[in-house]
Amino acid sequence: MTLKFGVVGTGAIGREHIDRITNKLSGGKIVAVTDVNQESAKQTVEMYQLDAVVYPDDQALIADENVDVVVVTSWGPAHEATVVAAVEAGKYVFCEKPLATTAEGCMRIVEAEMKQGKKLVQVGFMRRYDNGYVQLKQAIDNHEIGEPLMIRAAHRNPTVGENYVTEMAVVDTLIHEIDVLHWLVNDDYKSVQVVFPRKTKYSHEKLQDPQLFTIETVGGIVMSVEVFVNCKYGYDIQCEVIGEDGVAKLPEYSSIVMRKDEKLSTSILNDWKYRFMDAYNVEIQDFIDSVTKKGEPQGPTSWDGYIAAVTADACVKAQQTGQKEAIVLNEKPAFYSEKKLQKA
Ligand code: NAI
Ligand code: NAD
Ligand code: ISE
Repeated sequence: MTLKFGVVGTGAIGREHIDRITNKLSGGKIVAVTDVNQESAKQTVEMYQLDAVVYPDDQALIADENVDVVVVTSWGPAHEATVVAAVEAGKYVFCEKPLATTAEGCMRIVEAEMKQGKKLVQVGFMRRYDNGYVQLKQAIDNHEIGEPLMIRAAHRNPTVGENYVTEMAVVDTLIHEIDVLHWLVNDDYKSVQVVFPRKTKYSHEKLQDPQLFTIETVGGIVMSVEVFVNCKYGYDIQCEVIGEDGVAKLPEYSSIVMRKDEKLSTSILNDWKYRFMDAYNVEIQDFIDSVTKKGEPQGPTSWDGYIAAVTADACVKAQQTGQKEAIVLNEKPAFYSEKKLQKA
């Protein structure tokens, strides 16, 4: 069986996902695309030589009976409307982060999905599919470092555009750590506080950069997470878990070791596309296989999208107040419990 995909948003990552579904993965085919910039959608069809209809908007694409799955790769604020409409039409959805830009928006998606009676939505938190994070989680779950006590993490981008402002350090960038860190240590978040160090000269008026987040969990783990999006030297993701019996660290991206000009060096990547390329491939192949064979996606759920949004809201509030802000989640519906996931 071939899953037929319609893609909403043919920008940077929309095109990446179209390329991987068309040329790298198995079991999927792009049959429809749309973008508010219609030229971008048409160019994408030509660029990848797709046998796909270009729709004027997401609603028309969702209405196409030939579309089994809606891929949402538009910009964040547009996600909620597309996801809700797709779920109400009974379509599967692969939505890039954030699921919605507010916790209320995520709850509307959760409610629409529960009404359909089965899981339809997966959120693009691809780090859960990254080999390094998977190894780190296995070490923690196997108690190789004892109880985790602290985490030191860093999310560094070489540079960002002028439209990237202080809040986006949370909703666009930290959101990946927000998802992956509680998953790593099987704990819930309790509070967050933000400190702004001296600002880099490479930032602009509307962006505080870097930023330092201190996040505490219900179980007492303290996480120190740096976001630095004009670090200049490369795309660098760091994560070190300090436990009672040892320390486990995310491996560096594999690179040859060079001896040259009196220097011993390895390379650092400069783009998320390359750093997480394998993770995106595994993530979307898993989505295709799960939907095809089990009838439900098995990856990060709408509820994970909701947890991320509630936490992000508290982080943004903490940016504004400078105080420790509480992170309070609604009770998790039984619909999203692990048991339901295994039964599917
Ligand atoms: P982009 O700006 O390059 O592309 C987004 C495209 O969506 C644009 O072509 C835009 O015209 C279109 N678009 C926006 N709203 C739309 C709507 N309502 N209907 C149809 N098309 C619409 O953005 P980029 O970098 O591709 O990011 C897209 C999404 O992917 C974002 O949610 C972003 O957070 C996420 N993303 C995730 C990454 C990851 O590592 N998982 C990496 C990069 C982006
Ligand atoms: P992008 O700017 O390259 O693409 C966004 C596209 O959305 C553009 O083509 C734009 O024309 C289109 N668009 C905007 N508003 C629209 C609307 N209302 N209706 C239809 N189309 C609209 O951005 P991107 O880098 O591809 O990011 C897109 C999404 O992917 C974002 O949500 C981003 O957070 C996410 N993303 C995730 C990762 C990741 O690592 N998982 C990496 C990059 C981006
Ligand atoms: C981008 O949208 C991503 O998701 C990348 O993974 C992240 O590193 C970057 O900061 C975001 O802008």
